Amino acid sequence: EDRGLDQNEVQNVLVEDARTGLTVETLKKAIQNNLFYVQGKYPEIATRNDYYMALAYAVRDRILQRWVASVKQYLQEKHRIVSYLSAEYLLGPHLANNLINLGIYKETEQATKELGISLDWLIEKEVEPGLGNGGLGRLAACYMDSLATLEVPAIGYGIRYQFGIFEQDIRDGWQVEDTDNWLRRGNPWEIARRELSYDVKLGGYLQHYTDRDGKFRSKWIPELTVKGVAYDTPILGYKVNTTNTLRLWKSEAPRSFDFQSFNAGDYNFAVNQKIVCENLSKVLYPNDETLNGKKLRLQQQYFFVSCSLQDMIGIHLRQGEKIEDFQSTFSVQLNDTHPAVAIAEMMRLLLDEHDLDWSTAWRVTSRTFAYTNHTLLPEALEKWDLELFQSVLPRHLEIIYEINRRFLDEVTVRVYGDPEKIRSLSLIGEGPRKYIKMANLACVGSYAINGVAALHTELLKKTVLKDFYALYPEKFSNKTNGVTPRRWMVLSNPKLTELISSKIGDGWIKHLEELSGLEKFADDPDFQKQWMDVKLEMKKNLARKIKNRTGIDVNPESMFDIQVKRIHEYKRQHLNILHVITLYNRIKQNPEIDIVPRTFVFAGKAAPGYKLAKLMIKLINSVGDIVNNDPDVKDRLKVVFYPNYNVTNAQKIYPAADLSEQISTAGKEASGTGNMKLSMNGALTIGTLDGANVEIRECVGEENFFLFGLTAEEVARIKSEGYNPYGYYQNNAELKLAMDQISSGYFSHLDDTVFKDLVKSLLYDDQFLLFADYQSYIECQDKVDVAYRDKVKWAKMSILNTARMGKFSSDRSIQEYCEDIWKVKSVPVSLNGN
Ligand code: GP0
Repeated sequence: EDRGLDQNEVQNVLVEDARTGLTVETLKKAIQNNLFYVQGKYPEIATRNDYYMALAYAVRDRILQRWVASVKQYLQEKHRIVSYLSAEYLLGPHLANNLINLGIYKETEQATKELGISLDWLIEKEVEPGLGNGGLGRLAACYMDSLATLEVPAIGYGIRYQFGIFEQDIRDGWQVEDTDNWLRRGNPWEIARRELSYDVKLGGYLQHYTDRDGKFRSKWIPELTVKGVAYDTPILGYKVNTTNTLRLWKSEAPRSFDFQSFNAGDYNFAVNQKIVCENLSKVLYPNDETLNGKKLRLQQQYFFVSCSLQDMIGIHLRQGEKIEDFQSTFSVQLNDTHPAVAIAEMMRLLLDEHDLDWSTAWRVTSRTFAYTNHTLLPEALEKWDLELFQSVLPRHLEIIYEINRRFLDEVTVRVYGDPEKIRSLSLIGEGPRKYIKMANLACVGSYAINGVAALHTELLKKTVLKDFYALYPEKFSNKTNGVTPRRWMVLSNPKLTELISSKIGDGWIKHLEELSGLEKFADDPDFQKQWMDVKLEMKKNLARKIKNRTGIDVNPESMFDIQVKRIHEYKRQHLNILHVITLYNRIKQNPEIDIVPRTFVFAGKAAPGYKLAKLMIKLINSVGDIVNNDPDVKDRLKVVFYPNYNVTNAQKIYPAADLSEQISTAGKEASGTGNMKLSMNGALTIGTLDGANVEIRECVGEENFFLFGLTAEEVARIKSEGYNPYGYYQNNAELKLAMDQISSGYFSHLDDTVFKDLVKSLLYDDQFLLFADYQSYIECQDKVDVAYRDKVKWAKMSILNTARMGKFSSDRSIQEYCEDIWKVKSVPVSLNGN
């Protein structure tokens, strides 16, 4: 029934547009409107999803206003635009993030409440776009947030996978994969730009001829042409108008295709080819830091790179600029080598489609791209079998040969013809089969090369890329990773956010160094109490979730000891489990032993084809079954494997952590970013001197960090001297007992076959030096146990961890990229006058 409008409401309705207004009343109206006009429902029959959609569209309207204003602003004057090329974006749910960045979280909470629904309930309805595997994809998402927040014109380019990273379920302790059909209920955050599409050629052969001007030319006769259609998602900055674009490509069959074949009478062929085209953007490869060399993966990489470059060239030319000035419009960042084929594609477009000569084309190309390396693991360095590469990209192979010829001509002189150096620098690898080295292509074709943490960059210069470093030292720099405090503090830990802001204001959300203002409260008993109260509340929340998801009861007063990340041998979740077993054995030997109760939380996905990683998950669950149910333990230890680790779940886990496990073999983790998120949320770190741990420890102070293990140098030395894990096993009673239990079936109903492969790999190979680090790890964990008993000291260390994490905002990382690599400035966007 109509209850009439009071004067205030009349005012608001008059000045506030239903599609742009930010007050409670207009938001309420907008939601009701969308429910009716978009979802075609009235409140009594509306489902939770209807309400979610109605709210999402209300929020999107408000973002659209800023999006359009941003585009207008960018076109008013000439600005250099950052173009981020990434095969992965692990965005996480949009709704709550957009509410925070728009600054209307509270208002929306009130509006939904007045409509009789809970905002949390709607937020939880969103299926997150899991278009990435782990750290690398999540970094791209944090960087998009920071670019917009810093008001830097930027476009993110990638693939609109129809199926993102698989959903993980745990059955009988094993990982089971299910497809991630994230688009099932529609996606209110994207706008399909049907008119924005490009053709991409694949396969086929080359025809060589001499043109009228006597120029030698290659004509590419493709086997197949696919069409890439743009799907745009707005990326709004925090409390600014700047709204950048994430443009993801979906593959389709060109319209002409089925026609041609149909006319030729081959209907089945036409249908088949249509499926081949649509398959290109069907699914994200679920491998993290391993290449699997599949043809479809190369096709995906080329597909999105080609669409993106064609799009950028179009934008550049429409501004009335000359093709040879492309680099003045775009700076293109390659997120690892996944998009590195862009260097060859840029050359092809400039040579074959825009008629530039080689040297002009190369000048443009080599001033356009910059390359970020994310790993030193040899198994992750992309190499493409040459014949496979040729079968997909014959023209690009020809171009790569020519880049290589010119490059090697130039460097042969500089390396005094040293054949070993030339072999290492060459873009082509020789072996039983020839292959293309994508990292080398990226290094030769880029004007800047960076690692993602100080140690990582140093190791890059000394190992994998040392010959390139010798050639081009000026290209190299370090850009330590960062994470966005908007999602990883404000959104996921509102209580902590409120507490922090009550002391130091809310400037820290954009200027994270301001967290240092908390230092002066680190010894304040009242503040310590409030701080630990928030932590306890977050632990209670997580405990509830754990109970719901796994059925395990955990004690919120126990220490939450957390390791959440992809499952990988180098990340050493099994070292953590060896500690669990060790504590368990100490209890069994002396049931009255005084130890701090702990809840061990593990979460993470294993690549479906990575046998040992899957076995590690099984081991965690098997140990959990025994430990969690042994009456001698008296609930002092609990082991939880939280299924389906993703952004949504991570947001619930980080705020509840007391201890953050960052225990990779030194020299293996490029940076780590979970380490930053946990420490920002007040967790103390137990870790090796690896990746960004080194810098985190420097910032928080060594007295606030639990360090153990070999250094990267020591790891290298031990390996070169011949490492013998079996010796460590024989000489360490606790380690030996734990290993013997695993292999004899103590944790697997006396089945001594289940963990055979894992045990064998540890006893006789142990590439990642678990046994060499075991004793040091256990002793360090004993120190953690002692430290946790001193509540006052722990609270202080926790506060200092957060207070000293200012450096690890992705805003700082992005600022460094902008200044040192991209040479771009911020362009504030105003709503008035647009
Ligand atoms: C690195 F090479 N990373 C790769 C890869 O294929 N996938 C991936 O996620 C990660 C690193 O392992 C990292 O150390 C790093 O911080 C992240 O890339 C972003 O630079 C995990 O946190």
